[in-house]
Amino acid sequence: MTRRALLTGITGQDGSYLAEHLLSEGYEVWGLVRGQANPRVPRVRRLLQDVRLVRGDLLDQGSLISAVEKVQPDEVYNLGAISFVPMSWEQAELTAEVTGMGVLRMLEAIRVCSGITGSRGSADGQIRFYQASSSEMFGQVRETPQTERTPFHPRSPYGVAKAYGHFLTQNYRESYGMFAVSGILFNHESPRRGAEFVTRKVSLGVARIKLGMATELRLGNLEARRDWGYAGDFVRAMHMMMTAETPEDYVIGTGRTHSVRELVEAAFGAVGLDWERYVVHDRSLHRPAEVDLLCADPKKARTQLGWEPTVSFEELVAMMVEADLRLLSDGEDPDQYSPWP
Ligand code: NDP
Ligand code: GDR
Repeated sequence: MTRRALLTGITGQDGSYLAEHLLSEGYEVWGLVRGQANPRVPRVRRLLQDVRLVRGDLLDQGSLISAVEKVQPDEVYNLGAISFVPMSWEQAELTAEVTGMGVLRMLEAIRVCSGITGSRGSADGQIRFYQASSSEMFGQVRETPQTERTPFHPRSPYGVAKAYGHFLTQNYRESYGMFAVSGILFNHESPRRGAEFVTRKVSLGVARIKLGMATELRLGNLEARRDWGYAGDFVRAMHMMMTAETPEDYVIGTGRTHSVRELVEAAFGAVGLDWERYVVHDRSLHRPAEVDLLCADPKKARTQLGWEPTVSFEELVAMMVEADLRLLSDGEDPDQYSPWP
């Protein structure tokens, strides 16, 4: 029997990679799209021709119930979120509603459609649920590297909303016996990364400077350290968690950390330029509260799931810069109308 997956966040970076991976595994893939005329849908249709679309919004409980009823999925991957950390201070309530309460609404849609109540738990064969948890929940870290047992100290409304979704997913697993898992994923990037995130901002900035289309790149905190991996590797981990024998949460990251300064050095170095001539430090781009250091300990995923990343930091940076050189040379600019500095 063909397995059926429903993905929220299909128009985002991870949605596209996960859909491709599941299609290659023989799944029937459905993507939830919001809005009357979502401008990102044409791109999804171009990139993912075999994905079917269903309308719905994480803000609207009824629409999620309708989507689950229509698709009758075996697996639901909840990737939809307000995912840009600075936006979560500007629109904290919206972030709580989409990134936090959206998890509750999706879990409830699954519970209602599966007929699960407090006294009657989930039987085998019912809908499995994946929640896109984040290393931002660790925030001001209590220990390094971070594991599944490291306590949370989120530093943004985004991190707080993700922590709510994370605990709720555990709670539905424990209360109703649902197969509900959280992947605590560290930063993962690709040529499809949104232009507002630092890796893509840098790869686009470097490509523009190399092609003579810009003379500087303005950045905020250069000392922050992140564990950056490749999105294509990370979506495989999501699927592995969902097809494991038992529902458990996993930390997914490379176990290596680099500063934004090292990222910039690598990206300019990939095209033979000296970053110090072009990068302008802009204090206005610093965050109200910063997450200084993130570094994963992915031992559990390695030993229990057999998951390993395949793309190194240097390969990832080179891949993104090369892709943006090609894109800009072809006359395309994904950042043209970005509202973010
Ligand atoms: P993106 O920002 O690229 O995509 C976010 C998606 O959420 C978009 O498809 C967007 O759709 C959708 N969305 C926004 N609001 C709603 C809503 N009200 N209802 C339904 N869908 C909505 O994120 P990524 O692909 O990078 O990340 C996927 C998930 O993983 C997110 O939850 C993110 O927080 C989490 N995560 C990401 C990490 C990373 O490094 N990439 C690391 C850890 C966690 P639309 O086109 O309609 O705006
Ligand atoms: P992050 O990613 O907040 O870790 O969240 P982002 O790329 O936005 O920032 C990483 C670090 O870079 C510093 N930085 C800048 N960031 C941006 N965006 N723009 C700049 O100009 C800039 N200068 C320095 C930031 O201060 C920060 O320390 C991502 C998202 O995908 C979340 O959804 C996800 O949960 C986490 O990764 C894990």
